[in-house]
Amino acid sequence: MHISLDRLLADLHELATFGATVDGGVERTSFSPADLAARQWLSQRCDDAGLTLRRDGIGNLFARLGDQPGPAVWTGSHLDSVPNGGRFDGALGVLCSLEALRTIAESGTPPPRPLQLVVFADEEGCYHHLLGSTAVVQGFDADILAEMVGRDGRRLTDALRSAGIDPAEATTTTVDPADVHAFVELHIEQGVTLEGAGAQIGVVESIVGLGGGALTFLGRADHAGTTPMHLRRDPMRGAACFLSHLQQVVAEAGDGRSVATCGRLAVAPGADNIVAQRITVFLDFRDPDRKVLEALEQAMVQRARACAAEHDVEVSYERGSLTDPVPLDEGVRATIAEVADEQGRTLRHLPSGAGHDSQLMARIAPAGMIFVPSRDGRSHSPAEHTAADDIEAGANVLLHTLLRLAGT
Ligand code: HGY
Ligand code: MN
Ligand code: MN
Repeated sequence: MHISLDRLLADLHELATFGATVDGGVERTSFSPADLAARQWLSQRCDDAGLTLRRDGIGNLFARLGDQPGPAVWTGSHLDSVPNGGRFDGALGVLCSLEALRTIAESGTPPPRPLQLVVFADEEGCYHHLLGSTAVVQGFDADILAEMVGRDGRRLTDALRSAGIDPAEATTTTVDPADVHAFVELHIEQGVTLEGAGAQIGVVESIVGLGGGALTFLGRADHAGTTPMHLRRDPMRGAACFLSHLQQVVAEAGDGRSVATCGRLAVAPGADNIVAQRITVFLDFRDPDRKVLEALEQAMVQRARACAAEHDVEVSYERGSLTDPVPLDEGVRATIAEVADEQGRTLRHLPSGAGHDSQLMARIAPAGMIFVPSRDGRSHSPAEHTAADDIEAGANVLLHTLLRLAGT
C-alpha cells in the first residue's frame, strides 16, 4: 500500500492558496479569514474521504476513520502559520496524515484500531504557545481563556466567536488518555541536519523546552524635541541595553544548547515625536533542559533589571508559558525507524529545536515524530521548501507507521 503523491501534491498546492503571499509563502495566522477558510477546505477534504468530523471548543478539528472499539491511533499537525510563513510548516503534516488515512480507507481493509486525524488550533502561539494541543492535554480555565489576547490585539474569545465557536465550550476540551493509543506527527525539520546528512527521514528523539515571556520597560512619555536628553526617562534605552546584552546572557546562563530571541516589540504610545512611555520586549527562549530554561529566564530578568536601573526606568516581567522538553516514545521511534529501513529510506535520529504539538501529546500517549528535510534548513519564511520525493518518502513512512501502530 502506498500514498498517491499526485493527490497529495495537488492538496498541498490548493491549501497554499489560502493566505498565499506574493513571495510564495502563506500567512494564515490563527482564526484569521485565511485560517478559517483553510480549515473549512480541510474539513471538506476529510468529509470527501469518508472520515467522521468533530470540532472541539478551542477549534481543534478531529477526523476519525473507523468505528472499531478502543483507543485510536492519532496523527496530525497544524494549519495555522506564522506571519509571512512558509507553505509546509504544519500543513505538510496535516496533508500527509489525511493522505495516509484516505489511502487506508480506500484499501477497504480497516486495521484493528481506529485512526484519527487531528488539526490543532493555534500551534504558532498567536494566543498561547501550542494552544490546541495544550487544550487537549491539560485544558484551560475560563478566566485564563478570557485573558488571552493575540498578537493582533484580538481577544481569543472574540476569535472563537468569529469561528462560530461558543467560548464557553473552550473549557471542556481535554481528552481521556485512554482514547489515544499513540500519536505520530510528520513535520518539516526546519533545520539543516537531514539535508547535511543526506537523510530523507528524521526520527525525532526529543523536543526542546520552550518559554515565552514579556519584559515591559516603563519610562515617561515626553516631547521628542523639547525634552533635554539628560532629563529623559526613555524606556527604549533600557530595552536597547537589554537586547544588546541578550547574546551574552544566553552564553553565560545557557548550556551551549540554549537559544533566545526577541521577535516582536510593542511601543506605546508609538509616535515618532514622542519619547516612549512603555516598550514591551517579547521573548522566545529554549533549551532541552527545563532547569536550564528556568535559569536562563531568571538571568534575562536580572539583566533587564540592571539595564532599567542604569537608564532610570522601571521594568516588569510576565511569563507567557513554559512548555517542558520531552523525550519521544522509544517504541514509536523504533516503529518509524523500522518502517523507514524496510522502505529503503536513509534515516537519521535527531532532536527537535522547534516546538511541536507532539510535546503535549507525549504527556498522554506514546508519541513520535517523522521529520522530512527542509531545503537550506529554512522555515518560518516563504523560502520554506521540501522536495516532492522527500514528501513521498515521508508520507509512505507515516502510512506504514500508522498501520503498524493500528495493529496491522
Ligand atoms: O516556534 C516553534 O518552534 C513552532 O514553530 N511553533
Ligand atoms: Mn512553526
Ligand atoms: Mn510547525
